Amino acid sequence: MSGSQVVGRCRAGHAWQPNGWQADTSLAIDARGQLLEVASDVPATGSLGDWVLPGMPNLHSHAFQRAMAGLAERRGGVEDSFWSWRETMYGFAATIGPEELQAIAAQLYVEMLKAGYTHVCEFHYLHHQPDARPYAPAEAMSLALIEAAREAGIGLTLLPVLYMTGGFDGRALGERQRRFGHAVEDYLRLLEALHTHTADDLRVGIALHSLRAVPEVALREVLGSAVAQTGPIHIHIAEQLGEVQDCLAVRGARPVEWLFDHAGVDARWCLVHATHLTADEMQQIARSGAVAGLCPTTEGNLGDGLFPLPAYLDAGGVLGIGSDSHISISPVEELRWLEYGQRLHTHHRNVAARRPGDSVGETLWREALRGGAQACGAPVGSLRAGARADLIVLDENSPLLAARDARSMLDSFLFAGNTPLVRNVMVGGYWQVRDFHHHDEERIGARYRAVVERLASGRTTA
Ligand code: NGQ
Ligand code: ZN
Repeated sequence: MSGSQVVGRCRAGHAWQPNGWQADTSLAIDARGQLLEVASDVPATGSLGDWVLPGMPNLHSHAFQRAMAGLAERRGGVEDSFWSWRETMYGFAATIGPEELQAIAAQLYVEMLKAGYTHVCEFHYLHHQPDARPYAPAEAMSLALIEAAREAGIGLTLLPVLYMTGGFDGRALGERQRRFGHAVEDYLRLLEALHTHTADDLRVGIALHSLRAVPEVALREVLGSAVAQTGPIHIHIAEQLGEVQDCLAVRGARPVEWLFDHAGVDARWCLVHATHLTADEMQQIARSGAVAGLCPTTEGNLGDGLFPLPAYLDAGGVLGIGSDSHISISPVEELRWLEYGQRLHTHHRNVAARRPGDSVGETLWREALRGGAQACGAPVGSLRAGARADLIVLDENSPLLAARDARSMLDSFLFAGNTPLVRNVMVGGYWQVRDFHHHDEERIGARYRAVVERLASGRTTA
């Protein structure tokens, strides 16, 4: 990881803790990039800034989709839907090989860092060549993502995806889905190969694409395997009504209901989207301690529906945020849409704040840190001893933050305006962004531009 390293004791004017801002805090960072001690009123040598927050984990990303953002917003001949968007996405995916993936992902990760995300869960299913033959090595596409994360300096939880069937009825993968597919045995081999790369800034977990894509026997085999006994487990679930109906028709239960009946869903799980829930399913998720992986800008873009946020918060449910298809790369925008969707729906204000006096911004940032960290399976998302030193420093000079104090800072960060307020970003003790600038953004940006221009002209190396 490059960027400039900080080791020693640094002062934060205010550091964000789960119970609120803590004034005059000193953070001791060791040579491994971990927080050794976080204490009040201890003399420090360096200064981090006035308003220091833990970096936000991004719990759901399909990196390649970044380069098609904006290319699916023109109406087709039919009534456009999630499913017609998916056809466009499949066409685009077919042009992406390791070189394209690395260039796109590195650019994406630089943008994530600049927006305040310091760790990303990559839900990765572009495994093979477009004609479904394996790359050499077979994990080439995964390695491209690992390399991209290293170049940008963002923490990564790589979630290789198991994708076996084209629907609940067990039908074979379609022509353009074949490169996503694995036999269980090959999938477990991929996981094992990737586990050898595990490091402080790199975790490996498991992803099941969806119940549509994973037959019951395969689900059992994978969950019973040795590599599946630790680390996070992610799955797309109940995002679209069509999926709920198909699941009911073929498996006789709704997707979340079926999953709880067939897998021991617990705090290791992240249920991505979980949009269409009965009250019982919502309670079940909350009780399990699993993370609801919410991606409000993508869910809005794809016309998915609204997550039952207030009831879920009241039930003590865990949630985190992801930028998913990357039509937006900003924790501010994800959290804003999460709240605004509810306001538009309920005709009320301050929906995420469940008790009088609570702040919406504080509630959402706190919850997304907690659930995001859980979904990453890494010691991130908090400024406490033992955590990785991942933090963001707000731009105290911005007019948007003038005359703001501890009571109003997070609400102003999340709800006031459109200019970037994340000034400096540290991951694992290294400054990756200083004064809004990523240390390698020119090179990574130029390479990205060359790759998308090549893709636009129809030339690809995939
Ligand atoms: C994906 N994305 O895997 O990229 C999916 C679409 C599908 C989102 N659901 C494809 N947002 O679900 O089959
Ligand atoms: Zn997804």
